[in-house]
Amino acid sequence: MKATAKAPANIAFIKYWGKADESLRTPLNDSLSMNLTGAYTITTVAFDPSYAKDQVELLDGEFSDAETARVIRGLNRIRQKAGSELYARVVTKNTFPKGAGSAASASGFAALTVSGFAALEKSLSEKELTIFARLGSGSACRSIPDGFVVWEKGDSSETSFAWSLYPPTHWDIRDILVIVDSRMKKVSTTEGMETVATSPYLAQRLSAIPGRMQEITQTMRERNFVRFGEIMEEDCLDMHRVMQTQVPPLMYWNTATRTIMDTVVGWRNAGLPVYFTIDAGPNVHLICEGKDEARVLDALKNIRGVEEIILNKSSKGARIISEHLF
Ligand code: 2P0
Repeated sequence: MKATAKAPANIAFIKYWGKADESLRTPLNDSLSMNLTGAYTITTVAFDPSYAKDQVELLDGEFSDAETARVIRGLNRIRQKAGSELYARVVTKNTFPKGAGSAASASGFAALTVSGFAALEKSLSEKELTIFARLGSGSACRSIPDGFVVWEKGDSSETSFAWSLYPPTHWDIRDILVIVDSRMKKVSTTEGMETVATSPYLAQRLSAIPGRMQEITQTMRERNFVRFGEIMEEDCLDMHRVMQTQVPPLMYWNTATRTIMDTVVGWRNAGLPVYFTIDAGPNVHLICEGKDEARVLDALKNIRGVEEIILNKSSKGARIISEHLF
Protein backbone atom coordinates (compact mmCIF):
# COMPACT_ATOMS: atom_id res chain seq x y z
CA MET A 1 0.00 0.00 0.00
CA LYS A 2 2.78 2.35 -1.00
CA ALA A 3 3.25 4.19 -4.29
CA THR A 4 5.36 7.01 -5.66
CA ALA A 5 4.47 9.42 -8.43
CA LYS A 6 6.41 12.02 -10.35
CA ALA A 7 4.38 14.94 -11.65
CA PRO A 8 5.54 17.89 -13.73
CA ALA A 9 4.80 21.52 -13.07
CA ASN A 10 3.07 23.19 -15.99
CA ILE A 11 3.23 26.59 -17.60
CA ALA A 12 -0.03 28.01 -18.90
CA PHE A 13 -0.06 29.70 -22.32
CA ILE A 14 -3.72 30.63 -21.75
CA LYS A 15 -4.06 31.26 -18.02
CA TYR A 16 -6.53 30.21 -15.34
CA TRP A 17 -7.50 33.13 -13.12
CA GLY A 18 -10.79 33.05 -11.26
CA LYS A 19 -13.15 30.34 -10.11
CA ALA A 20 -16.76 29.61 -10.99
CA ASP A 21 -17.07 27.54 -7.80
CA GLU A 22 -14.54 28.05 -5.02
CA SER A 23 -14.93 24.74 -3.22
CA LEU A 24 -14.97 22.66 -6.42
CA ARG A 25 -12.17 24.75 -7.96
CA THR A 26 -13.94 24.92 -11.29
CA PRO A 27 -12.53 27.81 -13.33
CA LEU A 28 -14.17 30.78 -15.03
CA ASN A 29 -12.35 29.99 -18.28
CA ASP A 30 -10.66 27.25 -20.30
CA SER A 31 -6.86 27.19 -20.11
CA LEU A 32 -3.98 25.59 -21.99
CA SER A 33 -0.52 24.62 -20.77
CA MET A 34 2.67 22.67 -21.34
CA ASN A 35 4.06 20.24 -18.80
CA LEU A 36 7.67 20.88 -17.83
CA THR A 37 10.62 18.47 -17.78
CA GLY A 38 12.77 20.51 -15.40
CA ALA A 39 10.36 21.37 -12.59
CA TYR A 40 8.51 18.56 -10.90
CA THR A 41 7.34 16.98 -7.66
CA ILE A 42 7.97 13.45 -6.44
CA THR A 43 5.58 12.13 -3.80
CA THR A 44 5.46 8.83 -1.97
CA VAL A 45 2.24 7.87 -0.18
CA ALA A 46 1.83 4.84 2.08
CA PHE A 47 -1.36 3.79 3.85
CA ASP A 48 -0.79 1.57 6.86
CA PRO A 49 -3.02 0.18 9.63
CA SER A 50 -0.24 0.96 12.14
CA TYR A 51 -0.45 4.72 11.55
CA ALA A 52 -2.48 6.59 14.19
CA LYS A 53 -2.74 9.79 12.15
CA ASP A 54 -1.75 11.28 8.79
CA GLN A 55 1.84 12.45 8.53
CA VAL A 56 2.87 14.90 5.83
CA GLU A 57 6.49 15.84 5.20
CA LEU A 58 8.16 18.09 2.64
CA LEU A 59 11.85 17.29 2.09
CA ASP A 60 14.08 20.37 1.81
CA GLY A 61 11.37 22.62 3.20
CA GLU A 62 8.37 22.84 5.47
CA PHE A 63 4.63 22.86 4.90
CA SER A 64 2.62 25.45 6.81
CA ASP A 65 -0.30 24.17 8.92
CA ALA A 66 -2.69 25.36 6.23
CA GLU A 67 -0.77 23.50 3.52
CA THR A 68 -0.68 20.33 5.62
CA ALA A 69 -4.43 20.59 6.16
CA ARG A 70 -4.94 20.98 2.40
CA VAL A 71 -2.92 17.80 1.74
CA ILE A 72 -4.95 15.94 4.36
CA ARG A 73 -8.18 17.08 2.71
CA GLY A 74 -6.77 15.59 -0.51
CA LEU A 75 -6.08 12.32 1.30
CA ASN A 76 -9.64 12.34 2.64
CA ARG A 77 -11.04 12.62 -0.90
CA ILE A 78 -8.81 9.75 -2.06
CA ARG A 79 -9.81 7.58 0.92
CA GLN A 80 -13.46 8.27 0.40
CA LYS A 81 -13.36 7.37 -3.29
CA ALA A 82 -11.26 4.24 -2.67
CA GLY A 83 -13.29 3.13 0.35
CA SER A 84 -10.41 3.17 2.84
CA GLU A 85 -10.15 4.48 6.40
CA LEU A 86 -6.39 4.00 6.77
CA TYR A 87 -4.11 6.87 7.73
CA ALA A 88 -1.24 7.76 5.43
CA ARG A 89 2.34 8.93 5.44
CA VAL A 90 3.16 11.38 2.66
CA VAL A 91 6.70 12.44 1.80
CA THR A 92 7.24 14.87 -1.03
CA LYS A 93 10.02 16.81 -2.72
CA ASN A 94 10.13 19.54 -5.36
CA THR A 95 12.89 20.31 -7.83
CA PHE A 96 12.18 24.02 -7.83
CA PRO A 97 11.48 26.76 -5.26
CA LYS A 98 8.09 26.34 -3.58
CA GLY A 99 6.08 29.48 -4.08
CA ALA A 100 8.10 30.50 -7.11
CA GLY A 101 4.87 30.64 -9.05
CA SER A 102 1.78 28.51 -8.93
CA ALA A 103 3.72 25.48 -10.10
CA ALA A 104 4.36 23.76 -6.76
CA SER A 105 0.71 23.20 -5.93
CA ALA A 106 -0.01 21.98 -9.48
CA SER A 107 2.69 19.31 -9.55
CA GLY A 108 2.12 18.60 -5.86
CA PHE A 109 -1.57 17.76 -6.12
CA ALA A 110 -1.05 15.87 -9.38
CA ALA A 111 1.62 13.71 -7.69
CA LEU A 112 -0.51 13.23 -4.55
CA THR A 113 -3.56 12.17 -6.57
CA VAL A 114 -1.71 9.67 -8.75
CA SER A 115 0.36 8.16 -5.91
CA GLY A 116 -2.55 8.12 -3.44
CA PHE A 117 -4.93 6.18 -5.67
CA ALA A 118 -2.13 3.82 -6.75
CA ALA A 119 -1.21 3.13 -3.12
CA LEU A 120 -4.82 2.12 -2.44
CA GLU A 121 -4.86 0.13 -5.70
CA LYS A 122 -7.83 2.11 -6.94
CA SER A 123 -7.69 2.44 -10.70
CA LEU A 124 -9.20 5.61 -12.18
CA SER A 125 -9.30 6.91 -15.74
CA GLU A 126 -7.01 9.81 -16.64
CA LYS A 127 -10.07 12.05 -16.81
CA GLU A 128 -11.12 11.10 -13.26
CA LEU A 129 -7.58 11.66 -11.99
CA THR A 130 -7.59 15.17 -13.49
CA ILE A 131 -10.86 15.92 -11.67
CA PHE A 132 -9.46 14.75 -8.32
CA ALA A 133 -6.23 16.69 -8.83
CA ARG A 134 -8.29 19.80 -9.69
CA LEU A 135 -10.10 19.57 -6.35
CA GLY A 136 -6.71 19.96 -4.62
CA SER A 137 -5.45 22.78 -6.80
CA GLY A 138 -7.08 23.88 -10.04
CA SER A 139 -4.02 23.90 -12.25
CA ALA A 140 -2.98 20.45 -10.95
CA CYS A 141 -5.41 18.84 -13.40
CA ARG A 142 -3.18 20.03 -16.25
CA SER A 143 -0.16 18.19 -14.79
CA ILE A 144 -1.76 14.74 -15.28
CA PRO A 145 -2.06 14.31 -19.10
CA ASP A 146 0.98 14.36 -21.42
CA GLY A 147 2.56 17.29 -23.20
CA PHE A 148 0.32 20.18 -24.23
CA VAL A 149 -2.87 20.12 -22.20
CA VAL A 150 -6.31 21.75 -22.33
CA TRP A 151 -8.38 22.22 -19.16
CA GLU A 152 -12.01 22.68 -20.10
CA LYS A 153 -13.87 24.84 -17.66
CA GLY A 154 -17.02 22.71 -17.98
CA ASP A 155 -20.15 23.58 -16.05
CA SER A 156 -19.89 21.07 -13.18
CA SER A 157 -17.22 19.10 -11.35
CA GLU A 158 -17.59 16.15 -13.74
CA THR A 159 -17.25 18.28 -16.86
CA SER A 160 -14.24 20.34 -15.69
CA PHE A 161 -11.29 18.12 -16.62
CA ALA A 162 -8.02 18.17 -18.57
CA TRP A 163 -6.84 16.26 -21.64
CA SER A 164 -3.79 16.09 -23.85
CA LEU A 165 -4.06 18.22 -26.98
CA TYR A 166 -0.64 17.12 -28.27
CA PRO A 167 2.06 14.79 -26.97
CA PRO A 168 5.44 16.30 -26.00
CA THR A 169 6.92 15.24 -29.35
CA HIS A 170 4.49 17.42 -31.33
CA TRP A 171 6.55 20.59 -31.07
CA ASP A 172 9.98 21.39 -29.63
CA ILE A 173 8.93 24.29 -27.43
CA ARG A 174 11.28 25.32 -24.60
CA ASP A 175 10.46 27.12 -21.38
CA ILE A 176 13.49 28.86 -19.91
CA LEU A 177 12.29 29.60 -16.38
CA VAL A 178 14.19 32.59 -15.06
CA ILE A 179 14.03 32.75 -11.27
CA VAL A 180 14.49 36.32 -10.05
CA ASP A 181 13.04 35.77 -6.57
CA SER A 182 12.72 32.32 -5.00
CA ARG A 183 10.89 33.46 -1.85
CA MET A 184 7.32 32.42 -1.11
CA LYS A 185 4.81 34.79 -2.64
CA LYS A 186 2.84 36.98 -0.24
CA VAL A 187 -0.62 36.38 -1.63
CA SER A 188 -1.56 32.80 -2.52
CA THR A 189 -3.29 32.19 -5.84
CA THR A 190 -6.37 30.81 -4.08
CA GLU A 191 -6.64 34.01 -2.03
CA GLY A 192 -5.81 36.24 -5.00
CA MET A 193 -8.55 34.73 -7.14
CA GLU A 194 -11.22 35.32 -4.51
CA THR A 195 -11.42 39.00 -5.43
CA VAL A 196 -11.13 38.57 -9.21
CA ALA A 197 -14.64 39.95 -9.75
CA THR A 198 -13.52 43.35 -8.41
CA SER A 199 -11.51 43.95 -11.59
CA PRO A 200 -13.43 45.96 -14.21
CA TYR A 201 -11.47 44.04 -16.87
CA LEU A 202 -12.62 40.54 -15.89
CA ALA A 203 -15.63 40.47 -18.23
CA GLN A 204 -13.50 41.62 -21.15
CA ARG A 205 -10.94 38.91 -20.41
CA LEU A 206 -13.57 36.18 -20.20
CA SER A 207 -15.14 37.20 -23.49
CA ALA A 208 -11.74 37.17 -25.25
CA ILE A 209 -10.65 33.73 -24.10
CA PRO A 210 -12.74 31.42 -26.33
CA GLY A 211 -11.34 33.12 -29.45
CA ARG A 212 -7.82 33.05 -28.02
CA MET A 213 -8.12 29.34 -27.19
CA GLN A 214 -9.26 28.57 -30.70
CA GLU A 215 -6.54 30.61 -32.37
CA ILE A 216 -3.68 29.41 -30.19
CA THR A 217 -4.75 25.81 -30.79
CA GLN A 218 -4.56 26.45 -34.52
CA THR A 219 -1.07 28.00 -34.23
CA MET A 220 0.03 24.90 -32.33
CA ARG A 221 -1.39 22.61 -34.99
CA GLU A 222 0.51 24.59 -37.65
CA ARG A 223 3.57 25.15 -35.44
CA ASN A 224 3.31 28.88 -36.20
CA PHE A 225 5.60 30.10 -33.44
CA VAL A 226 5.33 33.86 -33.93
CA ARG A 227 1.54 33.98 -33.78
CA PHE A 228 1.56 31.44 -30.96
CA GLY A 229 3.94 33.64 -28.96
CA GLU A 230 1.88 36.76 -29.62
CA ILE A 231 -1.33 35.17 -28.32
CA MET A 232 0.44 33.68 -25.30
CA GLU A 233 2.02 37.00 -24.32
CA GLU A 234 -1.26 38.83 -24.87
CA ASP A 235 -3.04 36.45 -22.50
CA CYS A 236 -0.32 36.83 -19.86
CA LEU A 237 -0.58 40.61 -19.97
CA ASP A 238 -4.36 40.38 -19.97
CA MET A 239 -4.35 38.22 -16.82
CA HIS A 240 -1.92 40.58 -15.07
CA ARG A 241 -4.10 43.54 -16.01
CA VAL A 242 -6.98 41.83 -14.23
CA MET A 243 -4.76 41.04 -11.24
CA GLN A 244 -3.41 44.58 -11.04
CA THR A 245 -6.88 46.13 -11.20
CA GLN A 246 -8.44 43.90 -8.55
CA VAL A 247 -9.23 45.40 -5.15
CA PRO A 248 -6.79 45.11 -3.45
CA PRO A 249 -4.44 45.06 -6.45
CA LEU A 250 -2.06 42.14 -6.94
CA MET A 251 1.33 43.27 -8.14
CA TYR A 252 3.51 40.25 -8.74
CA TRP A 253 6.33 41.80 -10.82
CA ASN A 254 9.58 43.21 -9.47
CA THR A 255 12.28 45.30 -11.14
CA ALA A 256 14.02 42.29 -12.66
CA THR A 257 10.69 41.02 -14.03
CA ARG A 258 10.08 44.32 -15.81
CA THR A 259 13.64 44.49 -17.13
CA ILE A 260 13.33 41.04 -18.66
CA MET A 261 9.93 41.84 -20.20
CA ASP A 262 11.37 44.94 -21.86
CA THR A 263 14.52 43.16 -22.96
CA VAL A 264 12.60 40.30 -24.59
CA VAL A 265 10.80 42.79 -26.81
CA GLY A 266 14.20 44.18 -27.80
CA TRP A 267 15.54 40.72 -28.59
CA ARG A 268 12.53 40.06 -30.79
CA ASN A 269 13.05 43.30 -32.64
CA ALA A 270 16.62 42.14 -33.24
CA GLY A 271 15.36 38.91 -34.82
CA LEU A 272 15.33 36.45 -31.91
CA PRO A 273 11.90 34.77 -31.69
CA VAL A 274 11.22 34.55 -27.94
CA TYR A 275 8.16 35.52 -25.89
CA PHE A 276 7.54 35.80 -22.15
CA THR A 277 4.85 34.58 -19.84
CA ILE A 278 4.53 35.18 -16.09
CA ASP A 279 2.39 33.48 -13.45
CA ALA A 280 1.38 34.70 -9.99
CA GLY A 281 4.92 35.68 -9.04
CA PRO A 282 7.90 37.66 -10.30
CA ASN A 283 9.67 34.88 -12.20
CA VAL A 284 9.67 34.94 -15.99
CA HIS A 285 9.17 32.03 -18.37
CA LEU A 286 10.92 32.67 -21.69
CA ILE A 287 9.27 30.60 -24.39
CA CYS A 288 11.14 29.78 -27.59
CA GLU A 289 11.70 26.96 -30.04
CA GLY A 290 14.49 24.45 -29.43
CA LYS A 291 16.56 25.85 -32.28
CA ASP A 292 16.75 29.26 -30.56
CA GLU A 293 17.35 28.18 -26.94
CA ALA A 294 21.14 28.61 -27.01
CA ARG A 295 20.81 32.17 -28.35
CA VAL A 296 18.28 33.09 -25.65
CA LEU A 297 20.55 31.66 -22.93
CA ASP A 298 23.47 33.61 -24.32
CA ALA A 299 21.44 36.85 -24.37
CA LEU A 300 20.29 36.20 -20.78
CA LYS A 301 23.90 36.36 -19.53
CA ASN A 302 23.70 40.15 -19.73
CA ILE A 303 20.64 40.44 -17.46
CA ARG A 304 21.07 41.32 -13.79
CA GLY A 305 19.09 39.87 -10.91
CA VAL A 306 18.84 36.30 -12.21
CA GLU A 307 19.08 33.82 -9.31
CA GLU A 308 18.63 30.60 -11.22
CA ILE A 309 17.62 29.29 -14.64
CA ILE A 310 15.57 26.11 -15.09
CA LEU A 311 15.46 24.63 -18.61
CA ASN A 312 12.32 22.83 -19.65
CA LYS A 313 11.05 20.91 -22.63
CA SER A 314 7.54 19.56 -23.01
CA SER A 315 7.06 16.67 -20.59
CA LYS A 316 4.87 13.66 -20.16
CA GLY A 317 2.26 13.99 -17.45
CA ALA A 318 2.16 12.52 -13.95
CA ARG A 319 3.18 8.89 -13.66
CA ILE A 320 4.09 6.17 -11.21
CA ILE A 321 7.79 5.55 -10.61
CA SER A 322 9.38 2.63 -8.79
CA GLU A 323 11.80 4.49 -6.51
CA HIS A 324 10.19 5.50 -3.20
CA LEU A 325 11.19 8.42 -0.95
CA PHE A 326 10.87 6.24 2.19
C1 2P0 B 1 -2.28 29.18 -14.47
N1 2P0 B 1 -2.25 30.20 -12.21
O1 2P0 B 1 -3.13 28.99 -15.35
C2 2P0 B 1 -2.48 30.38 -13.59
C3 2P0 B 1 -1.63 31.53 -13.98
C4 2P0 B 1 -1.60 31.33 -11.63
C5 2P0 B 1 -1.38 32.28 -12.70
O2 2P0 B 1 -3.25 28.26 -12.09
O3 2P0 B 1 -6.66 28.09 -6.03
O4 2P0 B 1 -2.58 27.37 -7.75
O5 2P0 B 1 -5.26 26.04 -6.16
O6 2P0 B 1 -7.01 26.45 -7.85
O7 2P0 B 1 -4.10 26.16 -9.36
C6 2P0 B 1 -2.65 29.15 -10.08
O8 2P0 B 1 -3.77 28.58 -9.58
O9 2P0 B 1 -5.01 27.88 -7.77
C7 2P0 B 1 -2.73 29.18 -11.53
P1 2P0 B 1 -6.04 27.06 -6.91
P2 2P0 B 1 -3.79 27.37 -8.59
O10 2P0 B 1 -1.29 28.44 -14.33
